[in-house]
Parts: sequence; C-alpha cells; structure tokens
Amino acid sequence: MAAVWNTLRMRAWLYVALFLWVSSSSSSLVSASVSYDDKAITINGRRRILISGSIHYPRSTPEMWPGLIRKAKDGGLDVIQTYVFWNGHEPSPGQYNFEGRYDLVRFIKVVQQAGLYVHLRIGPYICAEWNFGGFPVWLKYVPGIAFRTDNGPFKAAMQKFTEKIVNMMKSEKLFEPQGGPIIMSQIENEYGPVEWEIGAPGKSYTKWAAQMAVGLNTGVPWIMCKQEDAPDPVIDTCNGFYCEGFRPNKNYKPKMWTENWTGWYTKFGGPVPYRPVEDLAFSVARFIQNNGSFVNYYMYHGGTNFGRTAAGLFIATSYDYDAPIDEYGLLRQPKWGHLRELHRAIKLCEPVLVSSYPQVSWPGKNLEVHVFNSKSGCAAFLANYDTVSPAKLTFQNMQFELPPWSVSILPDCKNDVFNTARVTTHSFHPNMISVGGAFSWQSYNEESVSADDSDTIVMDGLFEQINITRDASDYLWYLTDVNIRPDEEFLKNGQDPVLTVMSAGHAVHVFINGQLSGIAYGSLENPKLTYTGNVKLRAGVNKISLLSVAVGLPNVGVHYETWNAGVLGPVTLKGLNEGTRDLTKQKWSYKVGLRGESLSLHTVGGSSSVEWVEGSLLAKKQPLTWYKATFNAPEGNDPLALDMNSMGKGQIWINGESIGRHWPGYKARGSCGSCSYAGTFDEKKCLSNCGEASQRWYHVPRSWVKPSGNLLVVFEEWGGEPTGISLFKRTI
Ligand SMILES: *[C@@H]1O[C@H](CO)[C@@H](O)[C@H](O)[C@H]1NC(C)=O
Ligand SMILES: *[C@@H]1O[C@H](CO)[C@@H](O)[C@H](O)[C@H]1NC(C)=O
Ligand SMILES: CC(=O)N[C@H]1CO[C@H](CO)[C@@H](O)[C@@H]1O
Repeated sequence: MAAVWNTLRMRAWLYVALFLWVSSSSSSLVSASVSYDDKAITINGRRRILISGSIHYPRSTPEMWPGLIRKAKDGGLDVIQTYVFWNGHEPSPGQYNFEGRYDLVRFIKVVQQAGLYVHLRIGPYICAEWNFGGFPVWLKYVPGIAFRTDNGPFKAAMQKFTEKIVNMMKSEKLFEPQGGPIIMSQIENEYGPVEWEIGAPGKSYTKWAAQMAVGLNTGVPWIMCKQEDAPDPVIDTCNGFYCEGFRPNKNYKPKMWTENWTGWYTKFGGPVPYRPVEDLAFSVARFIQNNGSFVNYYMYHGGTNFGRTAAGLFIATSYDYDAPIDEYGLLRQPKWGHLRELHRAIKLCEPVLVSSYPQVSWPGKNLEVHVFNSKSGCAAFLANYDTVSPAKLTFQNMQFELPPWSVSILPDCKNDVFNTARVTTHSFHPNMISVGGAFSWQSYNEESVSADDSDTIVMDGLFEQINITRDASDYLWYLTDVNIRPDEEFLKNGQDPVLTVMSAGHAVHVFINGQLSGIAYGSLENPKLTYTGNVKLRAGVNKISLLSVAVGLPNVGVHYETWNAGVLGPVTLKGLNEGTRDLTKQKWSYKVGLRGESLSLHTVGGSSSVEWVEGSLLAKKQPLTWYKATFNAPEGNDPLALDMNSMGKGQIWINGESIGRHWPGYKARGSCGSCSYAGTFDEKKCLSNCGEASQRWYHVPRSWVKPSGNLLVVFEEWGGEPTGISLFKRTI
C-alpha cells in the first residue's frame, strides 16, 4: 500500500512539475514577450512609446560603453539601437572576432545592466558609412556572388551570419522573452530603393529575407526600414529627417521611425554638418502627435571610425554626427538636455498616447492641434508650422504662444510643459586644452618602390586595386619603366612630357625616379580622378611609381560590390617624338602595402626594427614619412585628441591601435552661412568649418593610453610638419 501510495504521490508531483514546466516555458514563449499592434510595440502586454538612440559599439571602446549608456538613460532613452558589424566579426571566412570593440554580447549586457532595451539591427547589410556597408571584403570573391538580390551564394552567406548572431543572442539569453533586453531585430537595411531599381529578383529576395528572419524564432518582432513591401509580420519603418507623414504598409502595424537623423556625417573635403535641436525636437514631436510610437535618434552617440572602418568614399574618421553625446562621450548641450526635456514631456503623455488616436484640427493658417483623449486622460500637441512668425493659439479657452516652427506639449491638455523651440538648457562649448607640450619626434623614410624590387607581382596591363589588395592595406603601388631615347626633342628644349593617369579612385601619388611629382584625389561625389602633370624624365630607363590609395570601400548603391578602385588607365605620356605613348597595356608590377606596414612600424616591436632619425635630420614636409614619439598620459580622465592640422594625409596609431585616417590637408569646400532652425532641414542646410580642414582633431581613447611610455606613430603621405602635432584634452 505504502509503495503504491508513494508511486501515486510521485506521479502527482510529476504532473505538477510537468505542468509548471510547460506553463513556464509557454509563458516565456507567449505572454512574457514582445509583440505589436497598430498603436505600438507591446512589451509584456503593455503598449509603449519608446525613445531609442543609436550607439554603435565599435565606434567607441568597451571602457566608454557604460558611461555612454548611462548618459543615454539619463537623457530619457528606453532603447539602444545598434547595427551588427559583420566585417568586424568575421574578418576571414569562418574566423570570428567578438573581442574588444567587437564584443557584441558585452555591449548588450551593458545596456541590459542599465535597464534599457536593445534594438538589434543585424542587417547584415548595414550601410552605416562603414567599410563596404558591413560586408567582409572576402564576400565579394565568393564565386558567383551578387550582393543583396536573389542570389544563392549571397543568401547562403547572409543566412549563415544572421543565424550565427541570433544563436549567439539566444544562447546568452538576450532576447526579451528569455529575460534579455532585445525587443526587436532588423533584417536587411533600406532595401526598398534597391528593390525598386532591380525589380523582380529584388522582390523575391525581400520575401526570402523576411521568411528567413522570421523562421529564426527570436520571439521578438523584426523590422525592415525603408521597405514599403515588408512582408508580414515584419514591420516596415521610416528613416529620414522627418517621418510624420509615414504610414506602415498594414493598418495593424505600429508607426515607427528607425532613423531620425540628429545631424549628418562628415566627409573629407566637406564642411561639418549640424542640426539645430529646435528642429530635431520639432520633428520628433510631430511624429509622436501623428500616431508615432517609436523614435530612434541616428546617432545618439556617433563616435569614431577607428582603423580603416570608415566607408568609401571619403567618409571622415570622426563620426560625431552632431549627436546629443559628442564623439568624445561628452554631453552636447543644449542638444542633449533639450531632448531630455522633450522625452519627459512625451512620457507624461504616454498613457493617453497609447490608448487613443489624435483628433486633429486646424485653428488658423499654419496652425495644427492634436488632442488625444482616453480614460487615461487628455494630452494635446499645439503646432505652429510657420517658418517666420510666432503665433497665438487659443485652446480650451486658454491662450498659448507658439514660436515659429514649433510644437508645444500639454500632457494634461492645460499646461504647456515643453515647446520644441524654447530651449532652456544652457549651451556648453567644449574647450580643447593643450597638454603635454611638444612631442620629441623621430622619422623614418618610406622609400618609394620601383618595378625591379623583389616581392612585386608582374602583370601585363592595369588591374583593379581591391582585387589585388583584398583591402589588407589602403595602399597599392603600380610600378612601370619608361625608356627614353637620347634623341628625344624634350631633352633639348626642356619641354617636359605630360603624364596623364586616370584612376577609379580614390587618391594617387605620382613618383618619377623616386621623387614625388604630384598628387591627385577624388571626392565623395566623384571618387574618380585624373592626374595630369609635366614630369622630369631622363635619357634611359625611368621609374614611374604610382601609389594608389583607397579611402575605404563603398557602402551604398545598387551592386556597389562591382565598383572599382585603383589605376585602371589610360596612363599616357604626351610630348615625345612619337607623340603620345600609351603605357596602359605594358608590363606593370604591383606591390601591396607599404614597407612600414609589413614591418609593423606602428607597434612597439616593429618600430624598433628600423633606424629612425631625429634632431636636425628629422624629416619635415617630406612625403611618405613615418614619425614616432613617446609620451606620458596627461593627468585626469578628460577625453584626448590630437591636433593634426599641420599634417596632410595618412594614418595614426597609439600603442599599436589605429586612431584612423587623418586628412586635414583636405579642406572643407562649401558655404557655411548662418542657419535658422526654422524651415525644412536637410544635410546641406547647416554647415560649419568651410575653408578649414574637414577634420582637424582625432580622438585618442583614454583606455588606449597608459600612464607613461605611450607610442604614437604617424604615417604621412603628403609631407607635413610633425612639430605642429600636439595632444589636447577636451573639457567642458
Ligand atoms: C492615427 O491612426 C488612426 C488609425 O489608423 C487613423 O485613423 C488616423 O488617421 C491617424 N491619425 C494621424 C494624425 O495620423
Ligand atoms: C583579379 O586578379 C587576378 C590576378 O590576381 C586576375 O586574374 C583577375 O582577372 C582579376 N579580376 C578582376 C575582376 O580584375
Ligand atoms: C523618408 C525620408 O525622409 N527620406 C529622406 C531622408 O533624407 C534624404 C536626404 O536628405 C532624402 O533624400 C530622403 O528622401
């Protein structure tokens, strides 16, 4: 009996245990989940108005992440949005890197610890002004591949990486139904315009991408941005400077704005764009008053394109973006503070916003009123769209003053707690304070190479640059010899022949018999370039050495993987007895990278492998020169920057870590007039720095600097004045 009773009791316990297990696992799949309806994303059954901001983990250091996330939280954000950077994670096929700045799991856990959510934009195409739009360069050389279309090899690679990331997130329990912070993911990125151009294969690729993503069962919604035909249940979302007029493709999807541009990126050769916070706040308020329930600031912290991660073409090393947190991790005021006030006002309205639709009325010219009414209360948005005149508006028998181009928020339909154009936050101007004095430089001359050097590849004709370098270096030497007969007329009359070099981009330095003869470079608008110049040739064999320099690979455009870089010709020599000699098809030798790169001169070990000179022998204004100096860290914790204004173009390293490309020699062209916040904004409206270097300051992360004995290495292509370089700290 006892035994039977025991068995029964055990069976009962088993049933209870099984029941508990089933209910807990099903609740973690269903009820404790993220879903959506036409009003909003719902988290654990509750509709939310979510304020999100983009912070890209490789654009800062892990040491900076907790501070950035705390400032984002203090600024009133609920969500951190980031892309996933495939080429950082899989530098060669099957070899993964999730360390340091690429420690995605650590980044997400930092966000989680701060109590914020994550919107994970896996892509894996990400655009993002990031090298090759996030794709690894090897992907281009997978046989038969075509990017971002209905192509077998591409889809297989995309699926493999997407699964890798999703599985990693699942095994770390980072999706919201698992108790993690990820409430949403993104597949593809701004694909709509590409699909529109390529038609049918684009459409079937979109369907496949959505199905593939949804099939990964993350338990959280997927979105596609700028993708009007996003298949169910994927949500289509808006990117832009304004999105109030946007409607999702189904009436049961929420209205979401995944990229609200807080500013714009800087390119070498361009001025530095900024966006007045009055207009930014105005655009957000307009979106919210028109049923919007998710807003993301792109960027909330832009950061730095360290190393060679900046995209082609010509994207600067700074990715500051005029974001609420500046490149260095400091608050940009009044932008950060004014947006925080905006977020507070919106949050006061949240209960009524998620439980009603607005009633819209137009009480006068350029005036618009949105009233939300539900049993949760009443909230009103009063808007004046006039770009010049303030307005008086009577609402519920009270008079409200509205500055031009502004929205007032009344969370109780009575008190105007916030107006987008009335900025009460003080503005701060960060100072750059010189620290540490002059560097004690040593220099090392990077010889220009010639065709008969060893370790060159010899081929007939001119070849595409990236096919040869595989982006292992920015630099590719194109080398050839030119025979000049002693009876050439120009040797007597002194009329030097003209060398013409046509290149697909992005910059070229022309050396004749080891001497720099000229420089040419393209621009973001036109990466192609033509060098034309008289060259000094002598009777006999002359060495023509062209150093072709890539400034990142393209990141956007239909089939941008097919775009070329490098000297593709023609290359001609005009003014010889025979007329013009075409050098295009003759024998050319190729050498990838610099000697200093192969010696790893940027590292402590590598830099001691060659003889450096100093003092009166120090190279100044000399092209292709390496410089090194050691320095001690300035006291305190203020962010650091190098002033590179005296230099031309090249790259910088601290203790072996690449700060990025410097190019202060490229001056900002454009017109930087005054700019009013009122009126429709675009990226050309508000500009600064015209006539000056597009980027003068280069961020040196504190965590890369030791208390003493830091190695600073600069490679200079054009020839600069190294004694002009100095270290600054940035303080408010
Ligand atoms: C808000 O959404 C509702 C339901 O879809 C719609 O009827 C209404 O026109 C929308 N209002 C605005 C201002 O977009
Ligand atoms: C790439 O380089 C190889 C030689 O390294 C050459 O055979 C091939 O034709 C090149 N392809 C293109 C597209 O330039
Ligand atoms: C959706 C949207 O507003 N898109 C715009 C974003 O900004 C770019 C550049 O100004 C425009 O070309 C897009 O139309």
